[in-house]
Amino acid sequence: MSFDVSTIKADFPILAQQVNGQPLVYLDNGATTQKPNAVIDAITHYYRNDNSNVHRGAHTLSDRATSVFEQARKDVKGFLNANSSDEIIWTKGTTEAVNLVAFSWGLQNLRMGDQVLVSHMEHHANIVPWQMVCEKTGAELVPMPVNDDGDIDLDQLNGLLSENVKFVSVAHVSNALGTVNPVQDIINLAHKVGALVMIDGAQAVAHWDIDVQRLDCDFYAFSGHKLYGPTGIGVLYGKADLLNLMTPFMGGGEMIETVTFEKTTFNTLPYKFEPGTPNIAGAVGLSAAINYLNSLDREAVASHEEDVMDYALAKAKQTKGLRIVGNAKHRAGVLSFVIEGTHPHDVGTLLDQQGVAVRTGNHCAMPIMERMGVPGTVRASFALYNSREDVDALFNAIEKIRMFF
Ligand code: 7TS
Repeated sequence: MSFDVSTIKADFPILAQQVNGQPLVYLDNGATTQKPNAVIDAITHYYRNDNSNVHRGAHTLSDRATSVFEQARKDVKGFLNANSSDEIIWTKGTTEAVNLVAFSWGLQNLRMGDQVLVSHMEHHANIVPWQMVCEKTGAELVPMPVNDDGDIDLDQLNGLLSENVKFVSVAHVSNALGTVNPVQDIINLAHKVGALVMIDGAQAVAHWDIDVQRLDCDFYAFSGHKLYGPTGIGVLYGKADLLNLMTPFMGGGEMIETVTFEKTTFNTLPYKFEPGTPNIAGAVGLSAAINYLNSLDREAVASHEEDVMDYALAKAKQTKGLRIVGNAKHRAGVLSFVIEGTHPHDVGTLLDQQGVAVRTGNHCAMPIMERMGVPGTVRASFALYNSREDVDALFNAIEKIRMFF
């Protein structure tokens, strides 16, 4: 199978529009990706034909809704190569998945003197929940240092690892710098001291296949909306033996086995962590996104994305006054930069006037912005439908705004 970016682009109806009189060039995929027809149609089909609540109805629509919902879980299991569908917990997104592990595993297991390691380049979603739980338990949150290029130094990490470290939580790919972290090495090193490891895959899953069994991570989280699926649906993968030992952090319907005023016993996996009516249409949409990706040659997609990234980097290096923030050895999907004498927000607004959508600011990653000595950056983030022409449009737009500074 080959890869033709214009055919792919045609699968995403939102991209065929003009913004401020210019063809839309959407380079804000780190924030959220656009949705292919396959996803939009699957959600519409679900609401037109199958909508009902799951796991409770004695009627046909409820059976159908349950069946598509549980099929979606199986699709995610296949996508991550988990050992069992019981290890796939639906959440609202990566943020809820991290909170679930921090408040459920963390409150149960962390004590005074324990340490939780997160990298200096984490999104706030992978810092704040741990900080909240550390404050409650007396454990210490320790940042893993990142060098000036935006890479984690494994020797320094090794120096931090001791038997006091009970948990390591790290991004697979940094949303602020694009660094692809050496998660396999981090998992192996952390396991040597007996720490559990969670990988925040929010920025990784869209770019390549994930195999949680090969990685041997204890938890893996991602959001559907960064994988061409809908917002409001995400996944926590966890090893079944760990999830079984964890007490749920949210209570309600569905997650129970029996309830009396004296005591509640909990349901089995995965339902134990899924109180209340879930985002059924979201799961259906996410499953359609996974099937869409699986219908493509993912290796061809990955090499196309690398080509666009390399092309953007080369152009950035040739652009006068532009400083790339983060020069990691291995990066994916994200080009963060500042332009001398300009404020990132002004650059963002002027690019938008030319139809180019980027994100500006601290990208919910204030610690790494401070570490890199910038208040914020302009971030162009790429998806499979972006092309070299989109990169040209970005840099042509940057050239045109020079006169304003
Ligand atoms: N972790 C990483 C690495 C992220 O990039 C994000 C979202 C999250 C966690 C949180 O994901 P959510 O779906 O639960 O919100 N990152 C971004 C971004 O870079 N711009 O907007 C959202």
